Order: sequence, then structure tokens, then C-alpha cells
Amino acid sequence: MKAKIILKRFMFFMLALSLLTLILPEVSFAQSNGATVINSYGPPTAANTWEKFTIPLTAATFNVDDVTFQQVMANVQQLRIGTEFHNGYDIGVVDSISIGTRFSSDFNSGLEGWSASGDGTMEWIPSGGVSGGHLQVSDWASGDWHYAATPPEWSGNWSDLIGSSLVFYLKTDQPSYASMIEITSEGSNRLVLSADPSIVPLQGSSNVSVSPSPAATQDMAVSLTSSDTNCITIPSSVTIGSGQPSGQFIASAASGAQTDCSSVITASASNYSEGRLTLRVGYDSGQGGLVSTIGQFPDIVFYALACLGLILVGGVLLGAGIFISRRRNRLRMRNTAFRGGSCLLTLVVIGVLAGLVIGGVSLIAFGFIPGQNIQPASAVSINEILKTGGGGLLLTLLGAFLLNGGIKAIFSRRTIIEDDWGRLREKRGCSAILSGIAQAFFGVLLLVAGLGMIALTLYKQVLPWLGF
Ligand SMILES: [Ca+2]
Ligand SMILES: [Ca+2]
Repeated sequence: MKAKIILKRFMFFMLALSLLTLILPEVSFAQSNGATVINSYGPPTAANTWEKFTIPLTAATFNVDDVTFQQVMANVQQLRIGTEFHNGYDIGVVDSISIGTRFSSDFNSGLEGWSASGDGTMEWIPSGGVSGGHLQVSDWASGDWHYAATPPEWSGNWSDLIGSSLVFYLKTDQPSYASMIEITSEGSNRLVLSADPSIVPLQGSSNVSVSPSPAATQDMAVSLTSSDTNCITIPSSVTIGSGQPSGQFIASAASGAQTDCSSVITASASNYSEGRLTLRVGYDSGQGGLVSTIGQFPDIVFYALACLGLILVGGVLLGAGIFISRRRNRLRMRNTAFRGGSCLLTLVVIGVLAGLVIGGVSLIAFGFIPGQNIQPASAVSINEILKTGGGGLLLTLLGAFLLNGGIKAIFSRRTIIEDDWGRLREKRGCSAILSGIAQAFFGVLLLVAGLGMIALTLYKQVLPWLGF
């Protein structure tokens, strides 16, 4: 009898509980000021390949009833395109986004108000898109997913867009799993960062604006950080006056900043989610003339040209050496023992190369070549000095011996070579001169590399160590 009563009470309790779970979601839906609809999409079929996605803006696509979808579309706060497709570090890039015929972004001149959301940081990339520029979102911290979020100005009534499509091109380096498109009518307090110019000029600065969405109703303090102050420096905070649409601050390339370094600028304020923007230092913005021409060459091209110049100088010196040796040795060629010419020419070549290489590195170190500089090492280490300086010295010595041997072979038209079986053989005449030239060429290459390493060690490590 007693057991029957307990069972009855238990059933009543369970009924109440299930009624409650049915009602609760309705209650919470009524309390929150909107809803979020989600569509799963992707991943792209191949890594690092642009793929076009077309997402119909319909209740069916987002797997909700018509009423819910209409409610969300009538008051869109933001649309987020998921750019994360992998558990570890991954990068998503997006280009040519359109929503119906009402909104579109081609990112050919900047981020156009788009911002990173979740744990991403956004960067504007000026080329390599489906056409021209595009946006890039990369993992900044672990935890949340990362997204590209629509500009706050796009918020509003999207009812006319029901039935049209969201179209965009996307590429990821790690297509491991699906991501999502999310449309929400819930308020999202966020800080949107934008920079003008989008790439900070070397030795220059960009104007950065931070826009709170929604706008602040009272004076608002925004804290700012730069993830790499050796690259980009910013003030520690900016205050946005009440009712102001945005606050402005200057992001400057640090004095020793290298071309192509980047830093993540983070803006945070209470009750707003963090805004993040990756800023990169570009080439010199100098107006016309030599400065901008040199500045636009990537470093590798500049160094390749410098090396080519040095090799040409070496070649001319060798040619002169051959010419002189032919005249001088014409008479004493026949019965000369294998001892070659003097090492005077070798010393002259080493001297000229040392002058050119160390002089060139010094010009860069003292800032005479625009767009190029040598940064002193952040921490001087004896280990590093011994490694690069000693390595440079070894290469220089090896180069000197090779060069000397090569020049001697050219002078005497004789050289001793070792064949594949380890037998020593003497080469004479033209073939001796040819192998001499090859030997001297490699000698010059090693000398240039060795002297360059010594000079760089001097400017990067030894001088800062001595306190200059
Ligand atoms: Ca990831
Ligand atoms: Ca584009």
C-alpha cells in the first residue's frame, strides 16, 4: 500500500519535471532578445584551394521553422562565416562575399568593416585572392572557433533577403572538419578594429580606429596591446567619448622593425568581446625616386643582385689575372716546376672582396641603404659569436686556399687533381686553366659568404656586446 503511494508521488514528480523541461526552453527563448540559427558547411574538398560556397538563406537550410527564421532575419545583428576547420593551428581565407544583391565585399582595398570573431585574428592580404585582396583569419588562442563577422553597418532587417543566397569563396590549409554559418538576432557587443593604411609603412605609421558596436553610452576606456612591440608600437589605451562612433590611435612601425614583421593588436573593454587585428609592416612608403624603387624589391632580390655584382667583380679580376699571367709566364712556362705564381693576386682579390662585403654590410648597418637594416641581436651570446664568427672565419680561410690554388693553376697552366679512384693526376694547359677558374670561382663564393658572416656577427653581436 505504502509502496503504491510512493510510486504515485514519483510518477507525479516525473510528470511535473517533464512538463518543466518542455516549458523551460520557451521561457529562456522569450527572455533572450533573439535567436541564433546555424548551418553546417564544408570543409573544402582540398587544402589550399579556393572553393565557392553558396548557402541559400532559407529556414530549411538552417534547419529551423519558418517563424524562427523570419524572426532572426527581421533583426540580424551579425552573420559569421566559420573559418576554422581543424583542431590545431589553422588559417582560413575568404574573398568575394555577397548576400543576395544587397551586400558585397571584394576586399580589394581593405577589410571593409569585417572583423575576426571567436579566437581568431584577422589580417588584410593585398593579393592572392580570387581577385586581388582578401581577408585572412588565423587561430590566435585555443578554445573557441574562429570566424569572419559581417560589418556592424550590415545589421538590420534582412527579411527581403530570405530566399536569396550567401555566396563566398573560401580556402583553408587544414580541411579536417565542417565549420558553420551563423546568423544571429542576439545583441553582440564587439569592438571592430580597422587600419588606414591597412599595411603599416616601414618607418611610418597607420591610423587605427576602434569602433564599439553598439556605440558607447558613456565614456569608454579601451585597453590596447601589441603582441610584438619590436614590430609595431601602440598606446596602452584609448578613450572613446560617449556617443562617439569610434576612437582613434596611431600604430607605428617600431624603430628597428623589419619589413614583413607582424603584430596582433588587441582591443578590450568591459562588456565587449575583444577586437583583434593583425597588422603587418610593409615596404617604405617614400614618394617616388630611388627610395621607393629600392624599397619595393624584396630582400632576397636585393641580396641576389648584390651577390651577382660581387661575382662579376671577381670574374673581371680573374680575367685580368689570366691575361697578366699569360704574358708574364709565356717565357718561363716550359720548364717551370709546379709551384705556380705568387700569392699576391690572391691577397689583392681577398682585400677587394673584404672591402666590398664589409663595406656593403656597413652601408646597410649605418642605414645608408633605404629599406634595409641590420638589427642588433636582442640577446648577445658568446655561443652565437663563436658559431657564426668562427664559421665565417673557417669559410673565409677555405675560400682563400681555394682561390689561391685556382689562381696558381691558371698562372702555371698546371694542376693536380684526384680522380674517382683516388689517383693523383696532373692536368695541363686549357683544362688546368678551366679547373683553376672553377676552383677560384668557388673560392670567391666561400670568401663572400665567410666575410659576410664575419661582418654580420660584428654588427649584430660584437658591437652591441662592446656597448655600441
Ligand atoms: Ca584550429
Ligand atoms: Ca578580392
